[in-house]
Amino acid sequence: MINEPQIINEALSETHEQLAAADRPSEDGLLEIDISGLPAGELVKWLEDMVLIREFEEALEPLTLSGKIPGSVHQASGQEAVAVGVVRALRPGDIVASPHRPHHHALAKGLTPRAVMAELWGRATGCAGGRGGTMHLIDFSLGYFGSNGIVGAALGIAMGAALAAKLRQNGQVCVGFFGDGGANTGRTWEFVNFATVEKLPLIVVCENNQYAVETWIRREMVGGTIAERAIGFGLPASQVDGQDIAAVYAATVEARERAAAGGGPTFIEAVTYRYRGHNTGEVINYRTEDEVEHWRATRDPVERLRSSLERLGQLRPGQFEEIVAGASAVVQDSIEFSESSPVPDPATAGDRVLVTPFDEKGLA
Ligand SMILES: Cc1ncc(C[n+]2csc(CCOP(=O)(O)OP(=O)(O)O)c2C)c(N)n1
Ligand SMILES: [Mg+2]
Repeated sequence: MINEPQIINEALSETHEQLAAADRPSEDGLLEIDISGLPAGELVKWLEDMVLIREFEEALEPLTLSGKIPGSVHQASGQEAVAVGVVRALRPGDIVASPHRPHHHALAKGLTPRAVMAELWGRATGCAGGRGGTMHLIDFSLGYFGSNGIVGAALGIAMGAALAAKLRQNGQVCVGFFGDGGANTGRTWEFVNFATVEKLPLIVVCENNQYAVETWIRREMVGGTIAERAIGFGLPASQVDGQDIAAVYAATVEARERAAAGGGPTFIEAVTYRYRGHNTGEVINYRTEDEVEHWRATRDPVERLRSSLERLGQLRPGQFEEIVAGASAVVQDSIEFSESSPVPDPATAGDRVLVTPFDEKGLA
């Protein structure tokens, strides 16, 4: 224990580049994944889901920089296997809640590109009627309990839904996503603790993309993995390769079975990587292009599934290009749909605003 401050100081005295070079995977070339345990007939659809997410996210930067989408958004290019791998392991009635980087979860959960895109544009046809934008996506009918700008809060929403599911005994399992930065906020661990004590049907998914805004994970925590922290709360916890859809899916299937059987929550730390900045328009000066390219070349989640399917003859030559073209057309359609959609009627500004009776001396 006495050495700890010294170790931290040593780490801080090194540059990010030195640390990242020592830390990054040393392999060259795309790493293979084993898809033999996955439902073969569905895998092309999974690939289509991932490609759609990639195309959707990649379209957003120019739209925000030109002001067509107000403000900026958080893209999840590179993190597709976490969203699709988790959601594909769920049942349709299960619940998902997202943090501020949510589009991949929402699309995987079944929200249409039109509904999400129009919401980003602030249009009345968006999934929240254009009132919320990127950090207030929602569709209760699809079990999507929303995105949320408060770091760590989505896990609490999922935990509350899991408590309701347990009390109602309706068999629903709930997933709360958060990031590595969210793993350093206290509320996250309060939710994990409560869910474990109460044996709630919750799957806790930490999307460790290794950065919280511009802070690299080795500067936000030292020693051990995030999953190892979770073990101290008494729930099963493991770290998986978040760029391997088979690994994410298998971990989530196991977690869902445990939750549905009354065994309580499971913690999954999915190690992943975001290719774009923290938000659109960000100047990235905290990591090297070389680092980004290394992740793309060795672990791109779309390419890894594609190459496995091609190797096994489940994807014919040219089919991947067709999938990309199809996804690109769907995203383009969602942009045109948003552009031609009306903004919400100002007269409806007070709709859906909850007003509770209040008297000046206290609660009514
Ligand atoms: C409670 C709270 N503190 C700070 C912020 C500002 N903030 C927004 S995103 C973010 C970093 C989140 O990093 P991580 O959890 O790793 O998610 P990622 O952005 O990598 O997906 C911070 C600090 C916030 N939104 N909420
Ligand atoms: Mg992060």
